[in-house]
Amino acid sequence: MKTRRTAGAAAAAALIASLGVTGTGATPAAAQVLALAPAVPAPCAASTMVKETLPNGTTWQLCWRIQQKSGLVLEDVSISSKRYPEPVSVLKSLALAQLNVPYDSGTTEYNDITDFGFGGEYLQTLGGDDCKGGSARVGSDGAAEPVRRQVLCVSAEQSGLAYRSANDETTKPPYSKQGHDLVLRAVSKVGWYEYVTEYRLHDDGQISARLGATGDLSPGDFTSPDKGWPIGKGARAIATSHYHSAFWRVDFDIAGRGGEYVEQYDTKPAGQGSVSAKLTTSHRIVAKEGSFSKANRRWWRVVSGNARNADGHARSYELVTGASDVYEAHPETTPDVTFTQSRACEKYATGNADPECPTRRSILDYAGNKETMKDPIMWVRVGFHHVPRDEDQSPMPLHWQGFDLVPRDFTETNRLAPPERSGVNGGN
Ligand SMILES: [Cu+2]
Repeated sequence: MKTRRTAGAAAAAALIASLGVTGTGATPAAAQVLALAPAVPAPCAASTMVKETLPNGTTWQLCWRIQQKSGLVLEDVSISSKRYPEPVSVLKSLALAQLNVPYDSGTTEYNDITDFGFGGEYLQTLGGDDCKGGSARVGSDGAAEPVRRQVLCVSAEQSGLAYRSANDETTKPPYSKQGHDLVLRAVSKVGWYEYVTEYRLHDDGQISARLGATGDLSPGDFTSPDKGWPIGKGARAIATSHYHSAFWRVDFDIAGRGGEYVEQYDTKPAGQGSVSAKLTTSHRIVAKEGSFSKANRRWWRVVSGNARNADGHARSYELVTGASDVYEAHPETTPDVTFTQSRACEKYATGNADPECPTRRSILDYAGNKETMKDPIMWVRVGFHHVPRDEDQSPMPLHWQGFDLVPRDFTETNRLAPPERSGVNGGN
């Protein structure tokens, strides 16, 4: 693991240098790829824009800013690639929308985003190894009286084998590619914990949002053995177990046209076939606001109402969640995903206190009137029940929680496919 990380960091450093991440210029190879892409009107100033071409030819462009409560916010995210050179918009915005931290003792609970915030005084200036192999960007820290500091790390990181195929007798060696991610990171310190907000834009079109927790366990939060774990000698110090329930607010803008709709898919057993069980997949349009929970083989996607790929299939992004503990003590932290009609004053998943919508405090209020959605916002919750361990001190190794947004029919074939495979589409 250590060897791999070192190799990755060295490669990323070389890559960043070759890409001219600091904005000082690009190599001829990178420039050639960029030249294929038509100019897109710049949605933000150069200092708040990130536009990078990864080695496989995928270019991600976005605007970033630090908001006092949510911390790092991505806006106007678009993608192009060698095979699909026209930039196509994916997201209007993506940001953290709450971090609920209740302790199992029943005596302590924080809402780190709305009670404190990830921007302003809580946002850390990058130092040490925070951005090794990447490029640290200076920007406003989002405070009421903003200060310009080194707060964002931009890096290109290897993501492992992107694809391999030997199904072509004439090809020696097989088609085989290493993938890369464009990674954006900011660090916020709230109390003893230090949180890493990370967005990972993969060269195949996938977007991953993660929250990492490090820093130190709160040194005074000790409890009884049934509500924590002994971390000192013997059983004298029982560190209290607690939850980190994180929420993200996702506003899609597929192909820059808005007007998306939501679908839920379920696959159910439908009797026995001649060899194996029959499974039937069905879907329904989630037309009205509401909250939803995972079930076996259930998933959701946000679909463009008017943008299609060249095969005539509606462009969409699918929500893929992994491990997630449910904190059932609050109705707000129980569902996995909530879809609501877009409203600018509905910024946070809970603890929303905006004078424009004073009675709408949480996602349950936003979804409560079951309005028909014309521009859906996706609120994703991912929970982690943290039972401390001896190794959490000190500093605590990063533990991560998050989700993926995976393109589904956004392009008619693999964005990274080699030219020789460009004709493979639907059995021909
Ligand atoms: Cu924790």
